[in-house]
Amino acid sequence: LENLPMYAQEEVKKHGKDADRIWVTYKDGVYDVTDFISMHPGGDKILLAAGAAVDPFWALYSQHKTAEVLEILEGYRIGRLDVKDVPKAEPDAFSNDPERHPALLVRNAKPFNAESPPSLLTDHFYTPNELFFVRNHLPVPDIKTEDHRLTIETLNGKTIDLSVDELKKKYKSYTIGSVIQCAGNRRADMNQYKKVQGLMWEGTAISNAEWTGVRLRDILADAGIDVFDEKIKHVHFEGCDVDPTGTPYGASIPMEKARGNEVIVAYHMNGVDIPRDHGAPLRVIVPGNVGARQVKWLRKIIVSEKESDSHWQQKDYRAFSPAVNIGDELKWDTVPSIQEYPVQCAICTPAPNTKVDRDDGTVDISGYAWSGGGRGIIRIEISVDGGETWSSCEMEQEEKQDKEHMYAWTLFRTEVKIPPGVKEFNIIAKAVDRSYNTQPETASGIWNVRGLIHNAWHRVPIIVKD
Ligand code: HEM
Ligand code: MTE
Ligand code: MO
Repeated sequence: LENLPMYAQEEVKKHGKDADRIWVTYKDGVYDVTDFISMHPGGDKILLAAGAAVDPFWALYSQHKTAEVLEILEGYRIGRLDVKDVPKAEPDAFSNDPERHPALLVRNAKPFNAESPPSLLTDHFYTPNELFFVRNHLPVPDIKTEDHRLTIETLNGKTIDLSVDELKKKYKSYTIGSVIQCAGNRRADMNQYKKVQGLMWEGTAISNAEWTGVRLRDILADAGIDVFDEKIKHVHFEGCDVDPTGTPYGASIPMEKARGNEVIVAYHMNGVDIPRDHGAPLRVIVPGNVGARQVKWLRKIIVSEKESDSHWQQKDYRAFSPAVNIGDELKWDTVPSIQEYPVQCAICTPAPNTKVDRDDGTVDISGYAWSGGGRGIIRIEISVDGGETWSSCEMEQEEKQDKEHMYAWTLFRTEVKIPPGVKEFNIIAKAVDRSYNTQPETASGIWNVRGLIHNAWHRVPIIVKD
């Protein structure tokens, strides 16, 4: 390291986004990252720092501050930055984030990403707000409800806007039980099968709540939008959380979904104002779709002929073929955005590697199952012999939702006999949905480089004490 050349900021600046070789700095290191750009899991955003320091960006995307990412970066080291040019420590952009419940399992502190504790998750059909998993990409906006405006933009650019009070008064309210599940749920499990990239969620980046709000189609109609206009193919949503360039978190859903009965702009979560982490004061709830489309801190709705241009719609939350590996160029426009979730099921208790007494004879099991598109769960089955034989579980479901429109989850409970003569065994769970879709046995055929929508049979290893 001592022998590497020293560069001034002036020199680094010549290697901006249009140069032959692209350099960045981090603290006092200078790096030529040209060969890494097409492999960057965060896409073109890396070019925001071309010819300059990544420090101010990583202050907001601190998932980079891990040994693994720093090791990748060190691989591209070409020199040291002149001491006079080293950036000062950034102010903490997350200092105004809300307080959180200590039982949440934090996977990344800034931005805040945390799972619900599996040992508590199946105790409540509707997850208490404090225990609801959190997936933030940026600092949490601090919005005064009285000042907040929701803008609706039509195809010809005409806009109307509403205060939260006006929205509540103008339109009929609806309440719906609906799951939010991150596309990265159970990524850690897929990573065990074969390494993937992304935040290492285990099995509880999912929760279920009762949401109250107004129908999206009522708002659209009021803004003069014909929801059956064939030119309108997608509805975009923008949040109030913006990145360093001022670009908000955003996503879109097809109009066909947007005009349905179930899509709402919500203001209550389990009967109280939506908490800050979950999108206060307004968020869109898209029952049956992946979490990423259910935009929090909603400030703008736009109807359009095309999907949202947002990074999270175009360059993330798309699952590639198992033929595409880490390091390959990711051709995002060759795969569609994830919308409806496939059938999912996981055991929450017992925890992996729990020790059970043979004398007890049985083990109590609890977990959840859910499928996208409103496809209710029709069966959940458990095996303790590697999938040779199965037994069915008792299911808890929301009575008012029929199996064709079941957006809340199914909780299950059962007990299994400890198999004779073994020192350890796996409890395996899998579910079947209303379309008779079920889950693959292993991750082999569904493995994808970003570790998304993993739904292979869930296996929990158990140790038997004699
Ligand atoms: C994700 C490396 C610069 C934005 C990642 C990941 C790696 C990485 C390894 C995957 C992390 C994971 O496993 O979750 C690098 C390197 C950089 C760089 C070596 C050096 C120049 C930047 C810059 C930005 C950025 C300047 C600007 C905002 C992102 C985003 C993600 C990401 C948005 C996706 C995070 C997510 O999935 O939520 N980067 N990055 N990166 N990076 Fe970078
Ligand atoms: N909306 C905004 N504005 N910003 C975000 O970072 N994250 C999305 C979605 N909506 C996000 C967002 C993702 S990826 C998920 S999984 C869900 O919110 C998580 O919702 P929750 O934090 O209420 O559990
Ligand atoms: Mo997500």
